[in-house]
Amino acid sequence: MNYNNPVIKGFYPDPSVCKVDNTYYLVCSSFQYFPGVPIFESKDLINWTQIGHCLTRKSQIQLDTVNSSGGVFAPTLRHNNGRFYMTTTNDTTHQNFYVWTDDIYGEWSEPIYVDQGGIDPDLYFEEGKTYFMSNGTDDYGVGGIVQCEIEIESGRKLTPSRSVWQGTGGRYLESPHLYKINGRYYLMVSEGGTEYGHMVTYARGNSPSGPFEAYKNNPVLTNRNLGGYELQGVGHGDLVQDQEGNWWLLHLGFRQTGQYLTFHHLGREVFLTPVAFGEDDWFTAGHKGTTLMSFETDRITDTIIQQEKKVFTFENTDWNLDWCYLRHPVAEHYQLESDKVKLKGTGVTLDVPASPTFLGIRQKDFNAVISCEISLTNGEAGITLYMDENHHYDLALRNHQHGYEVIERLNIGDIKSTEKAIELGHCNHATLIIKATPTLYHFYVQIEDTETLLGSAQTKYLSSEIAGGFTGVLIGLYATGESPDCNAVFSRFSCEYY
Ligand code: 6LW
Repeated sequence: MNYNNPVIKGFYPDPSVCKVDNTYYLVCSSFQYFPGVPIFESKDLINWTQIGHCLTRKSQIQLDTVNSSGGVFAPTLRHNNGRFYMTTTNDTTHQNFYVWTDDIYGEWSEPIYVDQGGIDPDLYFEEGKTYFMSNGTDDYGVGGIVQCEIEIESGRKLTPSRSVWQGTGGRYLESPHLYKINGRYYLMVSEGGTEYGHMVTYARGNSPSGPFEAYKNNPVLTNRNLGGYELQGVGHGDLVQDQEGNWWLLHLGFRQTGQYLTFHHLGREVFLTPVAFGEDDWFTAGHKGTTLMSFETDRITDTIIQQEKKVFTFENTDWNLDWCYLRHPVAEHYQLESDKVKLKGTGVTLDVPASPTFLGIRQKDFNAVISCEISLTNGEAGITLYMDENHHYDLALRNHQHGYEVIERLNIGDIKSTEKAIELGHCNHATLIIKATPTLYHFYVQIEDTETLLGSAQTKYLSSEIAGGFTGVLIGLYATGESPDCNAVFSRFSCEYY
């Protein structure tokens, strides 16, 4: 059969995967968004369904002072003795911790902190021992992939942290994962930075702590030499073995726009790449060490169909799974119903790294028509294409002294510009429509049956290349205003990809 990448679209970076019985489970990083660390499940590696989040309570993760692209960095998901563990970093507070659950559909524990620095923590379990790894500096001042043994019940360190591998010389050595395969220990990492030079490298040894010998054909996976190819920045992955014994890599990458001076605005997504072990027990990945937008494989039977949901509405999404908040929401400001949502705006705007009244869903593809009916009492309410507080495009309804208007406002770095306003008089509701293409967003208001174009803006200015950071564009519904009566009702939401 032929499957297409990405297997999970939209901003879901740093995947980590484990298999329990016949099911694969996968987690991703979530930065300043709440709830933290989305969890997906799959039976076949190509169809993934979100089933929850690991960090659903404020007591588990402090996000209040977290800047955009701070907060929850790359997680690792593992299963040991019937229990799931998810370890991650709050990069803003510089804390590594893990949470656990015996029921992956239920709640996770309070955090257990580990006194080892760095990011991208990993857990490896063997014969009653737990090895904790991250990238950083060890207790002797040596940098690299740093490892200690911990007591799993308490997170207490049982050994000093020691640097066990320095990688192959690429910048930003990160995302360590340790595996035992055919009697040997494989330490897989990423290097090159999570940009166009990203790559997966690995080494192997005879003990969990090394010494490790690097694979001589590293990087085992990179698209850095495929100039002009849509899929770039591949790296940061995790290995998993399927029912038939085949190995796969789930890893991040991004889809770029353009061929030269390219950019990407949908964030880093999840890709699936076949892995094969040779007779010498070194492994190779993908097509000549690269990841493709689609793979022909006989490892997955033709009877399995890769499904893709094309239309997202209030009715067919779940507030707790598909939608997320910026940092910790003030619950009273959100009234979530099956076919509508009522938002109460506050003086907190989209322009600050705080928690405005905001509900976001990831933009999962380039071409889309997004629409929503909005009615407002006071203040401003609308749809935002949100990359961070300094980079977002807003299409909104707002009131002024004499009535209401629809505005298109662009926020690009230090420039904040209301490009267009259309008067609505005393009419306090309208249907707002955004049409997205790979390079442009077009903003419309629909009054009765007439659609009026307010203007267009380039997708490029919401990209990682312009905005920086590790996230991707979210489609946000928001309300803001100083008046105590800033109330908005959003209904008939639809985001249709084509
Ligand atoms: C993550 C690091 C990385 O922790 O980006 O792609 C960082 N690699 O491993 C943020 O996602």
